[in-house]
Amino acid sequence: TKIVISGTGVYTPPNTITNDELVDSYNDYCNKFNAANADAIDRGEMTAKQHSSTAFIEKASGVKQRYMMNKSGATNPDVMATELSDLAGSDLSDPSVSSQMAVAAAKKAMDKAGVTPDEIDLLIFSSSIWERFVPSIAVEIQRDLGTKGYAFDMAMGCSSATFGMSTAMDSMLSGMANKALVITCEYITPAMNYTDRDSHFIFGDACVAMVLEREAESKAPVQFRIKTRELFTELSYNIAAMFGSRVLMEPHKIMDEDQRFMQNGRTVFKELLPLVIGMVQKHLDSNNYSVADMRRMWLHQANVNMNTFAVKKLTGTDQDQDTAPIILDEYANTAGAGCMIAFDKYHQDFKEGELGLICSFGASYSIGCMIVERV
Ligand code: CO8
Repeated sequence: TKIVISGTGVYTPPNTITNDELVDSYNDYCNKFNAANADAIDRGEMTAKQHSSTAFIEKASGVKQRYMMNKSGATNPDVMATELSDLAGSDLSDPSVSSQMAVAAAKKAMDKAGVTPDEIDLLIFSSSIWERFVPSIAVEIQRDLGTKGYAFDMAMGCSSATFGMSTAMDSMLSGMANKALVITCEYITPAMNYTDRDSHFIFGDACVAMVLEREAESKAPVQFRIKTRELFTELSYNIAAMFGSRVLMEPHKIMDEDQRFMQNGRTVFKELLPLVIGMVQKHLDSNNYSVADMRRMWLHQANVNMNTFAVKKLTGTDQDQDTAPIILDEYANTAGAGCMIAFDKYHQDFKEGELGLICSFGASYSIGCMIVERV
């Protein structure tokens, strides 16, 4: 049985936030912090906070802007944390913001695939961060969309979409499910620490959805057969967000900033890239392909320098939008969604028989590779 990606869809949040806007609020916050703690700073008991800058952000990350469900908190120096989206209802039982983002992305993906919700019998919500743990967000989306069968949540940081699609394939190949919807909804800015100069610019919110079908059954005009897949994990605490049930038991120990995203970006860069390059090369070799056989690579979107480095190492040529498209300049890092947002926006020009490589990498560490062929 061959499985195809028969439709993808992206939900882009309504609010754009530029580097200048973020830097202005961060620098205002910083000035207030330094003024409020001037005596302690003078006595050498505290370190003065340093300004952030748009030039640094663009050079170090390639991010020019990002989308957010709500930008009021991150742009307010007295708040410096994401506030509730306008989509959030007044009761906890109102549809979650994630479900509304997911429904919008899923409808686009299903339209492209030409399938209706009642044909979907597996829905996986696979994301780095969840708005809540119970009840399951996936089951809520199942209700809101009207899909059948079963639904569940799973998480694998930056590899949530690739691990999610692979898990869906396993269920389809075992006969448990027939048509699957995998949704990677990164409503991730609530987990950011906007008072942290090293990471306040990195992430944006977005949601991507993928329809997976059996090739023999799909009527979609554009299909990509998943030819190979490989997953890899190796533990690292260099990317972390410690929120979870332990916070309820040790509220005095797990402080607000520990619960939010933190990373040792330099170390991640140094440790993860060799793993990614080695795995991609090995994956191509063991499937009797060379990198030259790949018309395009849809890579994880964390940092432009990471992607240009990986492309140069793998292909010997410079990165360009045709070989390895970048979407993080517009969307910033969207965790698990990034590689599939790149896929959604850059696949229409593929001709029958052309091959491409999807590769996610990041938190945990995790890496997910897939070779796909335009059918
Ligand atoms: N403005 C001005 N200067 C700054 C700023 C700033 N905002 N921030 C840092 N600096 C300064 C530093 O203080 C440092 O100064 P000095 O040299 O005097 O010490 C200097 O700039 C250089 O700092 P760095 O060495 O830290 O800068 P880098 O060039 O390494 O860039 C990056 C920092 C952008 C973080 C970069 O290292 C990077 O992106 N690395 C890759 C990280 C990565 O890919 N991580 C994976 C991301 S995780 C993910 O994709 C999904 C996570 C999902 C889990 C989420 C759970 C909630």
